[in-house]
Amino acid sequence: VRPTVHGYPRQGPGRRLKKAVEGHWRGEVDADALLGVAAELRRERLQTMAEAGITEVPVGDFSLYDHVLDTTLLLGAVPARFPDLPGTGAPADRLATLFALARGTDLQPPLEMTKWFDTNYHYLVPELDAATTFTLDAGPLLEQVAEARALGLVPRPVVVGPLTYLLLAKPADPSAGFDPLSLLDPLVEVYAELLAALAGAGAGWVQLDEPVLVQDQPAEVLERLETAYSRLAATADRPRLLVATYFGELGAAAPVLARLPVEGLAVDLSSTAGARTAEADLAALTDAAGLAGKRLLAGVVDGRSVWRTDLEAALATVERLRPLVGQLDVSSSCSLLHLPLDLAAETAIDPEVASWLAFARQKLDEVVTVATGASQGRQAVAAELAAAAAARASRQASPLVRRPDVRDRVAAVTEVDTRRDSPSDLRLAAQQEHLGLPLLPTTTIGSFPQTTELRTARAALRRGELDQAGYDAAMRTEIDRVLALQTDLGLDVLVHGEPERNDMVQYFAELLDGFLTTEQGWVQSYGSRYVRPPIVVGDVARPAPMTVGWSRYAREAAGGRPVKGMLTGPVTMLAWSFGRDDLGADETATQIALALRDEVTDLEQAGIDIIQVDEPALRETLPLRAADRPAYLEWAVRAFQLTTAGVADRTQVHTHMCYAEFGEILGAITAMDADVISLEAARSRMEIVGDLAAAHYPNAVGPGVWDIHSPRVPSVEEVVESLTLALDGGIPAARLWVNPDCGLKTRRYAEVEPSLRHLVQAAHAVRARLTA
Ligand code: THG
Ligand code: ZN
Repeated sequence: VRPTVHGYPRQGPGRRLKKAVEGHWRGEVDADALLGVAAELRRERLQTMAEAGITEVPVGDFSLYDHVLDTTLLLGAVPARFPDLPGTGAPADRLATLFALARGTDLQPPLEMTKWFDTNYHYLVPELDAATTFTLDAGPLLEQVAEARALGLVPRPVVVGPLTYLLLAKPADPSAGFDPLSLLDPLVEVYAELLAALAGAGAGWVQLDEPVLVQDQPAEVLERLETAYSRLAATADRPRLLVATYFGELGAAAPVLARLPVEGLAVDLSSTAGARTAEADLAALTDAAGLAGKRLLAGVVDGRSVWRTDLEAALATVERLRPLVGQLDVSSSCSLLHLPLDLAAETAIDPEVASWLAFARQKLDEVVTVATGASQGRQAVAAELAAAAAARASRQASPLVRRPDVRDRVAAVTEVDTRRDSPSDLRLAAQQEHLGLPLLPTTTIGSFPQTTELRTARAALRRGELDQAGYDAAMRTEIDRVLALQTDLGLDVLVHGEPERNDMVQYFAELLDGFLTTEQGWVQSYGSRYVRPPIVVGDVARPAPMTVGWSRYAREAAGGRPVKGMLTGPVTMLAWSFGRDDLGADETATQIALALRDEVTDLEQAGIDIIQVDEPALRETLPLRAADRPAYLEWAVRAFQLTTAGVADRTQVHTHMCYAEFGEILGAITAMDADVISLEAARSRMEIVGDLAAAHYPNAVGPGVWDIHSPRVPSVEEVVESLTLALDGGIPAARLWVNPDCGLKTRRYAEVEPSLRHLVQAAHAVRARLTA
């Protein structure tokens, strides 16, 4: 029984990779230097794995930007809309080509970016059409195989599998009726060439990742899988093949997977995949064709959880499986990419709490312990098992984890707490009377640009060079400035601009009990961008008001115009954090909702008449399997309702969601019953309007009329046209709001000022037309 993992974080200590890549983009690090850093980081991570006791190591999982983009280059599938890139011959040209696809050129926007299954990692979407041809370009991967061998390690190349690659792709022209899967045959030929090349380089095993098998797939797709792998299996002189799935249970795909003519399988047996269903998968795998002659990588160490593994349980699973398979090895459930690098980098976490956690580096040790325990007996790892058990016991008994006051409050929640007093039309009338807003009210989503001065003040506070009073004064000055700007622009509903917040989830996590934040717990979000997800350690409660002071200040400084209070909703707080493994997501969401409900009530008491609770992540956390979606949407909607339903009719509740594709969840959006919702819409030319009208969406809507993801300033005419589309599309004028697509944190004032001016002018023009 040997230990391995599917992949390891790329960033390096101190996010060295980010710094090198961004330095390269700024022209400060040349191609050779960047490639040198990358090679060094690759060597360091291989050495880290080797030191932990892992000798069969993944290669090809490292990436300068994104592994799906790397696969696109490996397969020679650069879209035709980039005709003038330097190609991939010389290393510097290859880099230029890679970054042109990732970041766009003067002539072409970049490849689209979207979420990698239900993680918070984003990949670059392959763009294919009927004319796409694949050409193998395996140089860099073969080099990495050689790098690992030179260190005396056994490389196992890890490559996105052909089926997953095509199912993650999109047609270059969505109107052409082209199905990427129609390219499977020619694509598989290139994979066959790749296998031969890897065998030539000395790879004994190749791992092909097919995580699409944990999503619902029609029978035809599963048939295509069998055909494709039969062809690959027939390749002469190939490495042994290992097909890996992760991020969930296999369900109907299990018997198909068991039948594939490959030598090995890797499956997710972590609790995130659902303990009971993992059992069912195993039964199906062992029954169907028998794993007797095959290798199984048992993914018993959860690669997406920051919690220390229950080593006894993992070992028990491995021991039970061992007699059923030809060769059993122990692995993480998925790549460790989705975890922070190393718990040892944290200096401020209480040692007891730290003993409950395992980041990527610590997960390596866990995998090794389970494998050693299975092959040499428990006594060989007695100390590790005892330490893990002690940590579990300390966690279970900790008063930080379980708070009776929070549990009692959750238990006492009733239906009434999730309903506003009156139906939305009566509320709207009460709000209208109270607020006296004009037709087509104008507003923004909440954040204004984070200027260098703000970042400098925050850094100075952190370093102790600025005291809290000085910092607060700087924030108040900024709020004054942002309010004056909005007043000058003529916006109807103002915001304070959120200068005091860096990352909104981090901000609230720092102020709530039950959340732990890290100093160095960076996780790659996309390309060179990282987030530090907080960790829900225990029951969540609000020790004191969080935003009320800033909102009250802004209200008093706003000269009588309404100012929105701004909060991040419970579903998003949880989705962008690491959740608990000892409490259901629904219950954690309820606890967060109750804490936020108190904040909402306090804001109302402080005279804030409009309160926005953002849920940008509600859509993106939708479960991978359709069967799991209704239950998720039910608790997610209920958590939002619980957060917001405690206010009087005349208090107006807003919400905001980013990322299009709301169609599937319109029922849930309606059930949230926010008085006003702002949505991303500018990119899709107001497409959402038709869906909302068709669903008879009853409340007010602000479909974004300015795409803030681009530096372009929209003209007055463009905004008028968008508003006209919304009105013609069936949104009644009395329920239409005028706002940008999203917050303005990442834009510059040079774009914000003229854009908002145009937005207000357009609202005035349409307003005049409607009242004439
Ligand atoms: N906050 C959190 N999670 C998120 C988002 C968020 N997940 C999804 C989405 N938004 C991801 N988008 C981004 C956008 C920008 C950055 C990261 C993720 C980013 N990060 C800075 C960097 O890498 O330089 C670091 C930010 C920091 O200092 O905190 O720019 O909004 N939690
Ligand atoms: Zn948004």
